[in-house]
Amino acid sequence: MPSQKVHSDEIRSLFSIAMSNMYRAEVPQYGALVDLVTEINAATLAKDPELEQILRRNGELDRLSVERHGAVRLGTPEELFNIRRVFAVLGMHPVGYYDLSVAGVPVHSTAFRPVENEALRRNPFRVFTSLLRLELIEDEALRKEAARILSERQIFSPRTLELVEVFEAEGDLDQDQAEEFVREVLETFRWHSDATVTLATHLKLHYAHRLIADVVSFRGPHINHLTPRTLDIDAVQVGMPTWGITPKAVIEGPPRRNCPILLRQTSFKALEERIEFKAEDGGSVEGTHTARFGEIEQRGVALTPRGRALYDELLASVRRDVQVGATGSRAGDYESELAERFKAFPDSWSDLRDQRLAYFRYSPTPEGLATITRETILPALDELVARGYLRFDPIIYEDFLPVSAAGIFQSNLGTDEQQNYAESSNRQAFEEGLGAKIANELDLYAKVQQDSIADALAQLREAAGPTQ
Ligand code: OOG
Ligand code: NI
Repeated sequence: MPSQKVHSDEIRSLFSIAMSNMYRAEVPQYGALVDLVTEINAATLAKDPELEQILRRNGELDRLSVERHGAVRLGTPEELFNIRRVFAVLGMHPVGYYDLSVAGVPVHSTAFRPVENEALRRNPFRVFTSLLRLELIEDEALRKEAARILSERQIFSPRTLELVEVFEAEGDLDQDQAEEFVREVLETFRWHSDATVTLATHLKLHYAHRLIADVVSFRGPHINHLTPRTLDIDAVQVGMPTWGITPKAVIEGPPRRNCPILLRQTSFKALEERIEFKAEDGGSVEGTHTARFGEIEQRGVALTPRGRALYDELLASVRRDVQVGATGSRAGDYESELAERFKAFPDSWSDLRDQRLAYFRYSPTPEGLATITRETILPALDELVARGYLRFDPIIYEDFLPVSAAGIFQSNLGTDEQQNYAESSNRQAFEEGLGAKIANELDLYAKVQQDSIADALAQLREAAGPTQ
């Protein structure tokens, strides 16, 4: 009897659990961070029974401390092309283009993530995936050498690609194939403490940019962090040092608010690890490399283009006036300025909605369904909300923020190394490598909102009965 077909959402869950187990074993400090997050989540829920009720109703309680995302860095367009095919098996598709060269990091990125509501609800795991931009290496000889080294590696096993072909031909995998696929793909993201290059080559790459060395010196794109969800990011940030974990200087993203917006993130600093480099005489020589860390995230409502413009403007004004040093100098000033200036960002759900700053999911209220009549259904959306026929709930932001991502990258490159790359963003080249178009995240939120309105109105209309 052929074994059962497995849904992509299910394969993604198997994959995220396997990644989590591997990473906890590889990076014990990450396990400590997860324990701290679990403790703080429990304390937050104990203080806030209403929050517990909401999470329970949404079926989120059991999955609270499962990872929400991870990140990898690729070397070539071919690797990007194949990773898109691999992630498609896991129900993850490219959403959002992030150009980080403007922030001095020589990569551009997308997030592979579930797109449909139901898929996100089942398992929201995503992978922030960056592609190195070798064209940004100025030294031509070094650029060619890096390209040659990368052209010699194959990051996916032949079996992984065979199973991708089975999926592409048949639309799914059976249980045995799914389990084998997850085992095979895991190998691509595993850490290798032996480099593929000599220490001298590694150092040349490292001095061009630390990130270039992280990609080029190794045989594959090791997972560089995983990120669980926290219910109180400020408490985890404060708690890290007492657990022997060194956090980055500041939390990225918006300040703490009544109505959370977008995404707040922080991480612990990447650890220095021993690496065996190739020696000229065929033996090996020891060195170190700093790449792997742990991160946490707390998400809020998705913003409309208008809300996002206000967010970008306020954040930029703070960053212009208060520069936090690599060692954390002025972190306090940064936090107080951020809180101060974001007072200009409305902080109630109704203001956010009235001013069209955020996206919401609309649904009919039980009272609305019970009392609606043909006369009352005519008013516009705002009127239906004002009269209590419709309710609205925030649509959670499922994507990333380029300024925050650059901050996470930088704190984990060990220094506040800032290079300015003149080259402009190049979404087209990224999509050519990818072999597909990247979905625009704003379109997705707008559609969720629009569909919810259409659905809510249809329900009200139905409840109102036939027209006279
Ligand atoms: C990715 C950093 C960005 C985030 O959550 O914004 C990121 C990396 O370091 O490779 O993961
Ligand atoms: Ni991250």
